[in-house]
Amino acid sequence: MSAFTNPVLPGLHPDPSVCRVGEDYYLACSSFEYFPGVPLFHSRDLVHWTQIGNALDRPEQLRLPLDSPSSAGVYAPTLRHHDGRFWLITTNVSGQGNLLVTATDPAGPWSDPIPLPDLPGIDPDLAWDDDGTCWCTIAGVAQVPIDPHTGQLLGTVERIWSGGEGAKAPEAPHLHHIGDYWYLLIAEGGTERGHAISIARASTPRGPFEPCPHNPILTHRGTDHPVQNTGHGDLVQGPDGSWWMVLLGVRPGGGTPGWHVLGRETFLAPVTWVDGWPVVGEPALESSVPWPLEPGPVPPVRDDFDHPTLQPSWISLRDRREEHCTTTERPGWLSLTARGASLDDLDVVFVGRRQQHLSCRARTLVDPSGGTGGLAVRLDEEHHYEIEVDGGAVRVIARVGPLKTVVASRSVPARPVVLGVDVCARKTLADARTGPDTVNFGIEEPDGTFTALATLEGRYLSTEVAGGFTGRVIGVYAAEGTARFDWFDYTPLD
Ligand code: 6LW
Repeated sequence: MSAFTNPVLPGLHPDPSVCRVGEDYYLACSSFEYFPGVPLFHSRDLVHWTQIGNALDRPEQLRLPLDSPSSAGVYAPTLRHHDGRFWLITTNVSGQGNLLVTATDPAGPWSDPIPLPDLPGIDPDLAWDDDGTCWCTIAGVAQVPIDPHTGQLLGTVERIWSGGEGAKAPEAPHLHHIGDYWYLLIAEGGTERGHAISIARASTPRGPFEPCPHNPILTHRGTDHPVQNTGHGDLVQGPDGSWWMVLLGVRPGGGTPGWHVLGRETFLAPVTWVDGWPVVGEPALESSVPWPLEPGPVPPVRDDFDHPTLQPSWISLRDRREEHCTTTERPGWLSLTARGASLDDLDVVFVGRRQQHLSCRARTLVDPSGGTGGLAVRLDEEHHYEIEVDGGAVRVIARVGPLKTVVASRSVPARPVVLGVDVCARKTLADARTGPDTVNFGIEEPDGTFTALATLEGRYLSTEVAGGFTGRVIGVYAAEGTARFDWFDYTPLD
C-alpha cells in the first residue's frame, strides 16, 4: 500500500470529472468567473496531478461578460474519451449556456465551442451507447440523445430519476456502463453540509432506473468528519483495475461548524462492489492506494514571468486582454494596466493562483512607478484583503461585505518594493474558536527582513461567510495606471 494525502487536488478544484485512456488519467474542474476556464490535469496514479492546460483558454471559446457575478461563469464539466478524441461538455451560466469542446490532445488546442442552445439546465454529462448514440444527461435528472458534432438534440428531454433520497438539488449526473448495468451517479442535498452521492442502475442508458437500496452511498452530513460537503463524484478504475471515486469536499477549520477558505477541493476515495452496487470508502485526509507511488512533481516557488504567456495555473478575472495583462511589454515582468479601480469592481484587472495550502506565503516585487497595484487574497468582490502600493505609500485594505477600511499604512521610498502575505492556519482548538486562520500582510525591508503591517481574521474570507462556489485566490492587481510585477513567489507552509 502507498500512502497519500487527500485532497489530491487542493484549493478551488470542485466538480471533478475524470477519464482514463490507457495508463493515463485526465481530470477537469469548474472555473466560475475566472479565465481561462476548466483547468485540466494529467496523472498516472490518480494521486499526483499536473496541470496540462485549460480547456477554454481563448476568448473565442469563453465569454465571461464584465458584469457577470462571482460564482457564475463555468460550472461542472464532464470529460470523456471516445472514438479517439476527448470530449468536454460544460455550462457557462453567464451567457453561453451549455457547450461542448473536443481535442485529440487534452493539453490542447481544444476546438471552438459547439453550442447546445436547446439543452436546458446545468451539469451536462456524455455517455455513448454501444450503437453510437450519445446520451446527454443533465441536472434534474433528465436526459436526451444528442449529436455531439453539432450540439443538436435528437429527441425530447426526459426526466429519468429524481434522486435517491428526495433531497434537494439532484444534480451532477454521470452515466457509466459497467458490466451489465448503466449506473447513474448523482449528487443531491446541495453542495453545502447536506451534500451526498446517490446511485441508480438500469439495463439501458435511458432506464428505467432502480435506486441503490443503500442511498446515499456517500455523505458526511451530520458528522464531525474533517472533510465535509462531500459530493459531486465521478468513477474511474485505478491502474490495478480497482474502482475509485473522485469527488469534491471541503476542509472547514476553526471550531464548529467551521469555515472553509480554500473552496471545494478534489478528493480520492476507494470503491468496492457488493451485489452490483458501489460501496464508497472514506475520502480520508490520510489514505492509501494499492499501487506504487512515485513522488509527485514539486512546483517551483517562483514565477519570474519570463515566458510570453502565463503558466496555466494563473487565472484572471473574467477576461485576459493583452492591453491589460502582458509579460512582453517589459520582458520578464507581468504588467497589469488598470480598468476597474479596485477589487470591489467586476472589471478589475487581477491575475492570481488558487490558495492551495491551509498555511502559505506569497511575495511579489512590484514596481509602482507606472501606477498603483498590489497583492490580494480574494474570495469575491465583497470579500478580499490586499496590500497596495501607490508611489510613496503602502496600505493594507480589508473589504468584508458592505464594510471597507484601510487597516494599516506606511510610507516607503518610491521604488520597487516586495509586498507579502502569510496565511497562517490556527493549529489548536482554543485558537480556532475565532476562525480557521489569520491573513498577515507586510513588506520586505531593504535588508531582507519582513515587517508585518496588519493581521486580519481569515474567516471573513471563507465560503461560510461569503457564500458562493469558489475559494480563495491569491494574486496581483492594478488599481490605477500600470503596475509591474517582476516575480511572484508562493510557498506552501502546511
Ligand atoms: C455545480 C453543481 C454543484 O454545477 O455545484 O457541487 C455547482 N455541485 O453540480 C457549481 O459548482
